[in-house]
Amino acid sequence: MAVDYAVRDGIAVITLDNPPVNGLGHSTRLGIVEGIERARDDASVSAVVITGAGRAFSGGADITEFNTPKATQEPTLHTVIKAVEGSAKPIVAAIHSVAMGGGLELALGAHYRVATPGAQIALPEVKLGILPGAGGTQRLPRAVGLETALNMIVSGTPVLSEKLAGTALFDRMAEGDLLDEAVKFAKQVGAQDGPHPKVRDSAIEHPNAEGFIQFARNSVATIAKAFPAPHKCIDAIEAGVKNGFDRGLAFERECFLALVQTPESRALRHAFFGERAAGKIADVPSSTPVRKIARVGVIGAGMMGGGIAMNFVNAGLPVTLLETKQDALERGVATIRKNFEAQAKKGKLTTEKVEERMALLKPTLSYDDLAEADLIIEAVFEELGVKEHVFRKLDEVAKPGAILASNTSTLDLNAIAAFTKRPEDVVGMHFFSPANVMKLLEVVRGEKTAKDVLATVMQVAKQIKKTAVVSGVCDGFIGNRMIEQYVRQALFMLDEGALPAQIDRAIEKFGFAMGPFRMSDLAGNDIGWAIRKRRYQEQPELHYSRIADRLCEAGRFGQKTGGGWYDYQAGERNALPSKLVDDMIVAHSKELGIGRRKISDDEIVERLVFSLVNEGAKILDEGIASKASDIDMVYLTGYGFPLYRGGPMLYADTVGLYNVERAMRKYAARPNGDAWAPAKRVTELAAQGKGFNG
Ligand code: T1G
Repeated sequence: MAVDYAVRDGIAVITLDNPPVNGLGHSTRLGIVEGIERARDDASVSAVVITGAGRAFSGGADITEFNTPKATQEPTLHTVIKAVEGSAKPIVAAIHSVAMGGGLELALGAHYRVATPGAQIALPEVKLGILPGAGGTQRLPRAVGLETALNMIVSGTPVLSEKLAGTALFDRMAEGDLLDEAVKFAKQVGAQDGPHPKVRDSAIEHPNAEGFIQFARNSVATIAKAFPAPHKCIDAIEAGVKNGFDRGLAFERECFLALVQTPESRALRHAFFGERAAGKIADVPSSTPVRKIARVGVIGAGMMGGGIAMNFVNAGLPVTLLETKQDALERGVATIRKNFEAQAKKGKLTTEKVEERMALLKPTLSYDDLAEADLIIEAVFEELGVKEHVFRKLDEVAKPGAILASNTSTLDLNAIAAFTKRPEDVVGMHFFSPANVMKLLEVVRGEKTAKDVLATVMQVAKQIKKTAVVSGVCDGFIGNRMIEQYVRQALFMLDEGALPAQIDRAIEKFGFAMGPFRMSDLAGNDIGWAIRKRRYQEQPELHYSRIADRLCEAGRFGQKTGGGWYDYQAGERNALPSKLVDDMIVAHSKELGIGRRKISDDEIVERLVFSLVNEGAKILDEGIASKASDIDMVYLTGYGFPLYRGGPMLYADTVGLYNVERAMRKYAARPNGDAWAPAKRVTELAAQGKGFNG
């Protein structure tokens, strides 16, 4: 039973014990109700304390039960809270560390609450695309006031318990041992005559509730455009303000049941678990010992190296930054300082913090200064010969056990590891530009990369607040390998009849932060050009439209040259459709003898997104990625895929693989159809009526 029951000095103590965060799964809910009944029937018991074992009071409903029969199996959380609130003997919730979601709602059903300072108090359901579904939208406003409650519910952001100490939410703040103080307090209230206070009986005080709620609606409209949940949160709160507790509670229930079925909620829950699952490597147990990382070395002070170094000094780790030339080194350090000062200007950093971080940076021109580093990351020019020089040098100077990481985005990590006598210490850490901003980190596992090296890098990724996804070795790893197929389709569609602005608009309407052509103009069209030139040598069979090469031959590399797929006014970044480029595209189709046709936005979205899905399925077939949710995390955190669709693989599940495969076969029968042979996994799962995510 995920609940412990004991009687201490006439007080029944019900302890939730369902690791890791006392999720209110069915057995926990059952244990609470049974504990309350035991206390009720025990004449020696005058009051009840409910508390949580381990690292939380409770992290809320057990989200692993969602959309399974257990989630609604009695006793539901509603039944539990009713039993708590209806208890004749007073119930005290003793809160520490975390009281979130259903965990806070459980506490709100108690008659009294005692908390330690520093506990995270939140109703974060909106972040899962739902809303508090066990009375939170009705009780929290009665406990902390309408404005504080509405802000907490619509944002889902935790508030520290001491910030709410002056409200009716907490009767006591425990300074010493929480359980001792809660039991002592319970004895006091247990000696008093009832009835004991119920949060539901309090009024919601506000001088102008209607006006405030309207103001809240207006401010939410902008941030919540793709998500229904924030609006529903306000609707449920408003229902309680206008129609009283019981009708508000019933309305909240309706909203909850509607939201939990939405694709947006499924996507958000998928991302929540996907983020955590990405940190787990099937054959590297969480008990794998990790190496101590106290000092970091970064080689290369360019845009990537500088951004990478910032991640580590942000986490308080000293970084030795190595360059080959003094002016490049000084430029790199100056850029890092400029970035920190820009953050300080926005109030994100104090000037002291800027100096503290800069002091952690040790610029040098000598490899010898890397001798003490525990982790060394190179971000030098993307050319195998240069990498060879760096890794041979590192093999000489780096201390035994140092982890040697390459930031390479396209080269063979196994070849790089072979430049050293310690391939087991070599791993890929592929950051995404700007490296100090983008959350995604592809951790590339070489054939010989040791398990403790992987475990260490995954832990370091958490420390520098990155979403780390493990990739095997292939050209482009996970993200870039898939985006190459996406770009191929975009270019083919230019030949066949579309123009850059139409393609960008269609996929941005689907939800991508930026379409392929705006993205390419931003990153630099010459990057893709270099990769295609390599492709034409290495894989001549991989048919490509040459229109992008034409653009580069005309020197149109994008924003950095004042023009690319789009025109840019001097100093401006907004992309203006270019007549010159559009004419170039039309002329190119003519040259190829292709009769241009109107391409619908639906076709654009299908071909762009399903090309990601098909390549992602091949990546799974080859074992380059271990799970579909890893691929989704790559796209959600590194490529601007819309969060409310959950990533390309979840989106394919939402569409249905049967339909995805049919679309692929349709495109396979057309010109340029070679890319559309469905991956084995697509065909197999479609035939079984399954999805990538089960
Ligand atoms: N249910 C099940 N498992 C959960 C969980 C939950 N609510 N919360 C966390 N876990 C797992 C997580 O998957 C991971 O598992 C481990 O706990 C540690 O999590 C009716 C319906 C609580 C602040 O949204 O914000 O209540 O990977 O790595 O950084 O209104 O987890 O180790 O196997 O994040 O210390 C509302 C979500 C639910 C809280 C702890 N509650 N959780 O953070 O550890 S909906 C939430 C968090 C609800 C009611 C509705 C955080 C945390 P594993 P972690 P952490």
